[in-house]
Amino acid sequence: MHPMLNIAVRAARNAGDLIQRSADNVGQLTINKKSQHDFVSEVDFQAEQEIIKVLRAAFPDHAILAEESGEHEGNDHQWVIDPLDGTTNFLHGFPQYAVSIALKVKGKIELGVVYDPSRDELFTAERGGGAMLNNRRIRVGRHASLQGALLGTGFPFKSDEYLDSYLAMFRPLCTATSGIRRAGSAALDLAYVACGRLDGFWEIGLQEWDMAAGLLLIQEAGGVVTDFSFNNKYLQSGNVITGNPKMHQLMYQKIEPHVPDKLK
Ligand code: 2AM
Ligand code: CA
Ligand code: CA
Ligand code: CA
Repeated sequence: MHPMLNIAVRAARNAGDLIQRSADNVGQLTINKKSQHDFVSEVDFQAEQEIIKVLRAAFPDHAILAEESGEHEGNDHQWVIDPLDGTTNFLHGFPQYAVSIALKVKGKIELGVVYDPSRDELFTAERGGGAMLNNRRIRVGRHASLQGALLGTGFPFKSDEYLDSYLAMFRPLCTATSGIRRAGSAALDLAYVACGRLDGFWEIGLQEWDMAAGLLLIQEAGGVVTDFSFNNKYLQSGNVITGNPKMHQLMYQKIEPHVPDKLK
């Protein structure tokens, strides 16, 4: 394993352990509201501090972009951190949440870790080195039609600005596939695409820390990722369509007619 990936795994496992220690006592946690439906708990902050502590000790010169504490300056290596992806689930005792850590070098994602502490599932990827689940190689699913496919998605929870567009995309995919799951942790959904549990995923307006690690997992597992213009500006826009090459194409055909100009 890449030595930097090793450190990122340690950071993710430490954070995951810390999260799990609070999982049975979520009722006692201090919870604040960041925006209408976006909550943050003391566990999010503690997990983030733990990750930053581990990374800073190993790589004092690297930059950091973390959900709860923002940007920390550094060199051309930047760690992109979501300490707890799926806080809403976590706070409800719904066991679908993860730690997500990615390394970008000169803007390109090179390493990714997604750790699910409630199932002890560790997803890792190195650019050019493949994707793994608990040290076993994973691949995207082989499904080549929407019929029989299981897709993941996220709802536009921040505002209703794109809700009608989203629902217009949802309808044809909902009728053409076996099912659509909205599990609530984008990072984990992407990891599930990488290992074939989901055949594809799409969402409007993700943040970089939700997707950086998961998207590398998918690419290293043989999948395709684009934005809503069949382009590679997904980290900037947060608009993502992903799946195996055929599934991606089939999803894109259903989604594209409903993409508003502002999201192109
Ligand atoms: P978070 O738990 O790290 O905040 C994409 O859907 C992401 O949006 C989720 O992975 C989740 O990341 C975040 N999010 C914030 N509030 C949400 C909400 N009320 N419902 C769903 N996702 C939410
Ligand atoms: Ca959040
Ligand atoms: Ca998140
Ligand atoms: Ca988070």
